[in-house]
Amino acid sequence: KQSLKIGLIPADGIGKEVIPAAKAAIIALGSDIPKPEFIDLVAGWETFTRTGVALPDETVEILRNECDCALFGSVSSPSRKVVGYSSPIVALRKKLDLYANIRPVVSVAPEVDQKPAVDLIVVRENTECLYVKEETLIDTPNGKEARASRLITERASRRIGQMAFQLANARPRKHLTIIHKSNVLSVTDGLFRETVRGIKSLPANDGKFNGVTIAEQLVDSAVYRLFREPEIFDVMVAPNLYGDIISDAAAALVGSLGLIPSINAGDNFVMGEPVHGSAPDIEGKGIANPLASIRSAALMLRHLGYTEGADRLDLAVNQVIREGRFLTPDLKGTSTTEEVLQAVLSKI
Ligand code: NAD
Ligand code: K
Ligand code: MN
Repeated sequence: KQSLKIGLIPADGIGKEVIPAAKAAIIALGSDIPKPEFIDLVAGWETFTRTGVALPDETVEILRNECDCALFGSVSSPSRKVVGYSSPIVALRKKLDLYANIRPVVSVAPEVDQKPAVDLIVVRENTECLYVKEETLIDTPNGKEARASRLITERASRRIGQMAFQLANARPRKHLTIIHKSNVLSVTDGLFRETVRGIKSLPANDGKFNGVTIAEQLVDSAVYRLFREPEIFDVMVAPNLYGDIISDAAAALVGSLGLIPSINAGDNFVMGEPVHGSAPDIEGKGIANPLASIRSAALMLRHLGYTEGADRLDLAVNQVIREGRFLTPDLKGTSTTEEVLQAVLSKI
């Protein structure tokens, strides 16, 4: 391959501060990867306030037709309902059929940050559950009544389960925990649980997952155990909303959301994205932690098969964390985004 075309969608808030850092880190890899070509694309709340559209068709078309992969920053979605607005990241995941959100949470230096040793991957279903966003509001004699529908399909549960088994099978512990709440939601979560459990014995898998052990955990007690004994988890697979919540919780265990990367992966496209949001509380101060975005670039490259480049990025990030000299305030440091980036670049 001559070049690697990477769509860049910083979107809102600190997304605009951390995606340029990921871009600089990719450029620093030099000949470890095909020559990167970046295509700047827009989406988000600011785009919506400017144009009336949060996710322009052009952005989707260019990603589909011209890009090999993409990096997304973060959007500022309002908590109130705004007519005509809907989250562009949720829409992008659906439009590009990026059905798996893979979120590794690893503590690099437990001895330094005095945090427990965590080494797990949250595999979050990325296209359905409550994120189908079918909500209704009606007036009743007793006041307003709001409802949301939650979609779980066998197809989506099977493909996310297959991905989770593959990831678990490639890890030393080969342990998969299915997260659900089927004691209450026996129909929807029951279907998710049964479908994922059934993957191990699918004829098409021909026994290849025989070495994977399966456990399951109700989502509430999963969060409890995550805080008390995170070492019991290896790969966790969950419907969309539970996966979102569990990965933010796991992020707290290793020190900061500013460290946690993800990829949104489908069969034909991959988009790296830090797990965090647009962080309005620190926006514009130049102190956002860029490490989650640099790690997201590494995950994206690894997914595409550029293992050496990915390793170099990860090693550089891990060295900077271990040394502890250049860290942003979320990790109790005093460095700026730019200083942390320069520290990483010096190690690549
Ligand atoms: P958030 O992730 O933006 O912030 C939570 C806390 O973590 C804040 O205190 C923030 O300062 C801190 N933090 C997050 N990333 C950091 C980084 N890189 N460096 C240092 N500190 C960091 O979550 P929120 O405050 O609940 O949401 C803010 C906005 O982001 C909302 O509009 C929400 O809709 C949006 N959001 C978007 C995404 C996405 O783009 N996929 C994900 C989550 C939230
Ligand atoms: K994000
Ligand atoms: Mn989240």
